[in-house]
Amino acid sequence: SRKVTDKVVDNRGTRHVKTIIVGSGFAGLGLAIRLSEQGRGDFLVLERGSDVGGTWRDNTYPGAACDVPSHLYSYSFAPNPNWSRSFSKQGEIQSYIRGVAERYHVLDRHVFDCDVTSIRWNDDDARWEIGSSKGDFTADTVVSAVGALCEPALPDIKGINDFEGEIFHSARWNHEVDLTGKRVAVIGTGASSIQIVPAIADQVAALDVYQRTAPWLLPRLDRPYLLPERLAFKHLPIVQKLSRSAIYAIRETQVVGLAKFPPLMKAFEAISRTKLQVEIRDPELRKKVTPNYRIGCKRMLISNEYYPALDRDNVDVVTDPIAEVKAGSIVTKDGTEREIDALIVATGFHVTDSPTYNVVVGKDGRTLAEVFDEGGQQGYKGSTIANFPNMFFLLGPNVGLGHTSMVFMIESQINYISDALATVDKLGLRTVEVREDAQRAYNIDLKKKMDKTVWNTGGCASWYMDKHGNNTTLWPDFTFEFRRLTKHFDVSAYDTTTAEADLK
Ligand code: N01
Repeated sequence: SRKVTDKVVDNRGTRHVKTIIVGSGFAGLGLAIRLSEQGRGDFLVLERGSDVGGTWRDNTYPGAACDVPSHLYSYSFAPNPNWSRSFSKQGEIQSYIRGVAERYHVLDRHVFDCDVTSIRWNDDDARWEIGSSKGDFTADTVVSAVGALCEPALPDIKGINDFEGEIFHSARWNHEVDLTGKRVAVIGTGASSIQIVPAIADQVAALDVYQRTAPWLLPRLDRPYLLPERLAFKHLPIVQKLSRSAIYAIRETQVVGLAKFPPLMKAFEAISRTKLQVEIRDPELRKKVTPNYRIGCKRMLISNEYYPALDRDNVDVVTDPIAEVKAGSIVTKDGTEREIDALIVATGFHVTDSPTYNVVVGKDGRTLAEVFDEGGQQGYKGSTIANFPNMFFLLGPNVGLGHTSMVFMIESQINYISDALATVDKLGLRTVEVREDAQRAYNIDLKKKMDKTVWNTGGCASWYMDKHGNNTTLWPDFTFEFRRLTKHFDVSAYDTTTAEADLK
């Protein structure tokens, strides 16, 4: 009878595949390549954009670059000897991702410009029903790879919708707007803003930077690679491998301060304070931009150009809270009105309240948003969530990092998920769903570790926290510990049903 249903569904134009991956950034693309390499070719990647690359496709603002060195911030299976500098710019990273997608022949498994509007579990048929702007699909398994930093958050400021000048979010840069000679305001002082501000400061007539919380800054040890280095990377793969391992090891030592013993972070504060002294001449400005919480609590930023840009005569840092945006100006609570022609909103993303959570409807009819709302944003090994059978998450809860390459975490999860899919096949499973008790125990342990970290004890508010006050975003341990945990799919933590049971 299943076959007849299939046919009916097929006649309505629904396409069935074994696995659907939603999103084709580093995560979704990496899994697509793994599945294809393993001969699990019956999958599709649904991608709302017109190309692969995710955040590196979307964030094209001036100055956009990675703050993890490229030899580590790339796939381990696709090293790139041609990186032009230690911290690559957006365009180079995007070309790399695109090149890898071409080289591994997975582009023909992609449906681009495909906005996924619903992902609903059908318990009778034990499959997911997916609605999209490119038609309907069904799949035995869905993997969400939408990323945590994909939905721009706009600030809820009085009058902002009435602004008549040019206005756009950092992740949706409007390249048609020429900012030359304009009076510009940037709201926000996070990782995006500190790259945008120096990139546009000498082009605009005047720049007001609206700072709610001062970030901590460390030096950016960036430089172009010399020809002999590039030749070595190209002709001696071991050199690139060693470079990758060295970057990994150095960055991993930060975990000791961030997650294990936060007072150690004072050493970074000393470096950052020295930087403030050296790079900002104006003592008033220095005071304004000196943070008042433990370094690391919010993401540590790296830049050699941000402070000097703030110190320019045409740049002002405004710390008085914004009261209102008017047609051609911003008014702060102290009553000052500053006229502007363009407004850049660098206010970050919906992370723990992503609108994508409303799209997924689980076994008991609740959406992912509702499940997270009640119990907090919790999962198991960042990869599965109770009530969502046959669904996997790349970069799910508590997989984020602030100090090293997310690609390392992604590859750990790809190991776990591809092993899960192999296990499902091997054991002939119809459904796998993480057990509530396994998920609970995992999160109790996670919370114990998290309580000690600088993110919880450092005295700041950050987007790492969900609305229950829990840090459900970051991984609170060494990344090699996560690699160990995700090496194999632990089917004993799951409730399973088999195809035979279904036939009875
Ligand atoms: O966003 P953010 P982002 N009124 O959320 C302020 C990655 N990334 O796009 O701190 C006034 O960090 C907010 O103030 P506060 C990286 O993981 C990586 O910059 O909340 N201000 C903050 O200053 C990063 O962490 C790279 O008080 C408001 C800013 O806006 C993540 O993306 C580059 C406000 C938002 O900062 C996000 O970075 C870029 C309001 N209503 C991004 N609402 C690299 O690899 C928010 N703010 C280099």
